[in-house]
Amino acid sequence: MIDLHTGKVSIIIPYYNSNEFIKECLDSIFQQSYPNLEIIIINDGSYAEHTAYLESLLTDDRIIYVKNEKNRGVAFSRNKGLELATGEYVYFLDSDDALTHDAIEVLVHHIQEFPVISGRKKRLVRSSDYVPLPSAKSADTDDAEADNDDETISDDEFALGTMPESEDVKIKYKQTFSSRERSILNLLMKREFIEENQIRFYEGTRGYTDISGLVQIFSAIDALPQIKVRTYYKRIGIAPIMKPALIQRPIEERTIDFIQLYLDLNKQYRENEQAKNYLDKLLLGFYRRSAIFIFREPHNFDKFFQLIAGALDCFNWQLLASQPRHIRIEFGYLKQKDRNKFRKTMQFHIAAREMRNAIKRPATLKRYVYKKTFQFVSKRQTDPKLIMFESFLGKQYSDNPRAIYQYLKENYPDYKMYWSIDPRFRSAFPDKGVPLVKRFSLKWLFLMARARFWVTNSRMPLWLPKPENTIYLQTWHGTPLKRLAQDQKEVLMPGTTTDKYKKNFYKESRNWDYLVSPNQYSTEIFRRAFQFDKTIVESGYPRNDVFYRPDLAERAMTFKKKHRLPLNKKVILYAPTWRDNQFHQVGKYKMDLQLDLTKLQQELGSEYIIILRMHYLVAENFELGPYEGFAYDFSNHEDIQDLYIISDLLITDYSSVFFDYANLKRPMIFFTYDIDEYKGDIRGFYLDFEEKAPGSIVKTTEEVIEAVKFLSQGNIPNEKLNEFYQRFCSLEDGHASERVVKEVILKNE
Ligand code: C2G
Repeated sequence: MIDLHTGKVSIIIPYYNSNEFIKECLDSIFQQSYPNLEIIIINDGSYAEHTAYLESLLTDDRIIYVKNEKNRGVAFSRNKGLELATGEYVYFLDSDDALTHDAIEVLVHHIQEFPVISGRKKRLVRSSDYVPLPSAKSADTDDAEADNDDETISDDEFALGTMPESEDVKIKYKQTFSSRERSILNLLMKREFIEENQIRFYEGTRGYTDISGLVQIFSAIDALPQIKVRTYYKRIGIAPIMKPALIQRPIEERTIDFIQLYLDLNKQYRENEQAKNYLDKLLLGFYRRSAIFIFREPHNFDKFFQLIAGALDCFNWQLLASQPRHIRIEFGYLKQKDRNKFRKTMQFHIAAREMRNAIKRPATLKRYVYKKTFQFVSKRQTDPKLIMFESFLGKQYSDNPRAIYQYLKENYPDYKMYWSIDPRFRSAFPDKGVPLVKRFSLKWLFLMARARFWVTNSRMPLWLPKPENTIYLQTWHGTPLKRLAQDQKEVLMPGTTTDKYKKNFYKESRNWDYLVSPNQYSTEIFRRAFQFDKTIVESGYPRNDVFYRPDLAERAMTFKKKHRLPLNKKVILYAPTWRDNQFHQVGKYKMDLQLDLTKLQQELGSEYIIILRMHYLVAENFELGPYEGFAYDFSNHEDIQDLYIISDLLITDYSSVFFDYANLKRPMIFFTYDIDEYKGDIRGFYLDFEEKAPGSIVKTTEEVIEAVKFLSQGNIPNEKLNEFYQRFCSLEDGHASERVVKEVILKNE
């Protein structure tokens, strides 16, 4: 066996609101085979809950813990870590990443005379990619995700958990400035080297600060040794709560950051040709990736033309020789500061790219033509009286949009209002009286492009450019229990990735002008999860106005008669939510009916009937023939609100239906057969559900039956229901639609 160096290693971890992964991160350090560590954690002004959680984990006496008074950014925190470090070596780790268990040992062993050494990284795309406690070797078997730069080294075999012998480990010498390395992570550095070269990070920007550290390191070494052993797990796209990936910051902000850093470093490295070329190549890469997105927004043009053209004053023009023609031309106009010619070239570039993408497939071409026509029509005058409604992607005539529609129809009949429908769901809409228009038809295009208002409760297609004068009222569709959008730890839905989902959500919510919120609790969550900073109308839910009408009992009776439901039985409504990870195909989710209807009928059939109502994303047809007269499937019924009204008791799980049902102050049972999995990996909750749920929580049909019988005997938890009502329903008074209409529609006519 080899001799190990034993010098102390200072691991520096900046922490900002990332309680999702910090435990994995810290455990991976506590379990390091190399004991001589100093663990410096800089809490960069995290929110209380994130701070409290972090602090509960600080059990190891090798930890030095510091708090920034407010959020100062990762560069500031890393610099602070460097000031505090006393180890012979320094190593940066991000709080959502983790180390292989012998990472530090392997790096220290191989650093020898080098000032810096790196290992290989593995990307974690899903949480399940992380295997706690593997040796560096075991992680080496899956190279598909490895960084490209790491790829070129051939594999050798090491036994699990043993220290690789030094002669077995291949060391590759990576070029410094000509490498594609952009990250300071996974570099073990001698502290003497850091101090001699006064290496610190640039604190003037939020993004790209790694580059400032790297340029200094690269200037001081000839080559970067990298051992072929995997030492670092880098999480990609599983952005922790409150810290959506940097990439989600608007392109405008990122560009400003990048150019600022570029200019600053250029000043410092004026004399260092290699460093200057490295920076120029980064600028070229940034431009090629981002220019289209910056300049396709007309309002960005002047500002960013000036910014980028200004930055090019110190650019090395020889680097352009190998660039495509259009880049050379664009850079030429930027250099000459010829705004008009640049604008024309850029417009051509953007149009050519769109066209190129469009003609790839007939479907994309069709969409391209549609989109261009839409843009053309939307330039015509907006119709101030035209309102477009849509509920659940055109599948229903329901929810908040319906309540707003009905209020307007009764009180402001001069509006021209249409419902956008998915033709496959035509039967869920009334035969007459409600103007319908097929989603994506030509008529729909003309109406949507000229409408003053769009009112919907779910998302609109992202490729449809919202017209400049259209006001988009997003009503959303429930008080959240399950984590939403940017707050989701990991998105398990088919056909997307966490990163893609979050980016798309971010883009979508940029289009919203108003967002309706049912209560203060939701407002706080929506602001953060949707990253929404425009107007939130905290009005209560328009859809719940119906509960406050005086004719509730009459309505229930009419409905029961119309649908031939027995009038002498009480009604149980079973309305569960959907499961992100159980699906037949994209958009069509599975639902195993875990309720045993046979047992329910035997035990409760003489007194009750049950109505099954599946979530609109669930695509199941239940065979209810054997339960005729007892179980009824109302999954395709237009609006769940009718079903609340006729029911005496609700059985649900994690669906937002219970926040609405609480308005009726009728009893509820929570049939949560998969609660551990659901509140863990599938979604996660905002509330302590087991503590706050306003009814009993059960896991089997037998327990459901018992709970129903218990309620039948008059054991209703009124106090809990009232408390719940106060917190979530206190704004509801039958006038939410009115409030929304006044705040959004009437004010913006
Ligand atoms: N819904 C329904 N039938 C069900 C479940 C839900 O009609 N069996 C309707 C209700 O109006 C409910 C809405 O769909 O409020 C949203 O359903 P959830 O089960 O809460 O799930 P989801 O669509 O994921 O929305 O902020 C709320 C969340 O986004 C939840």
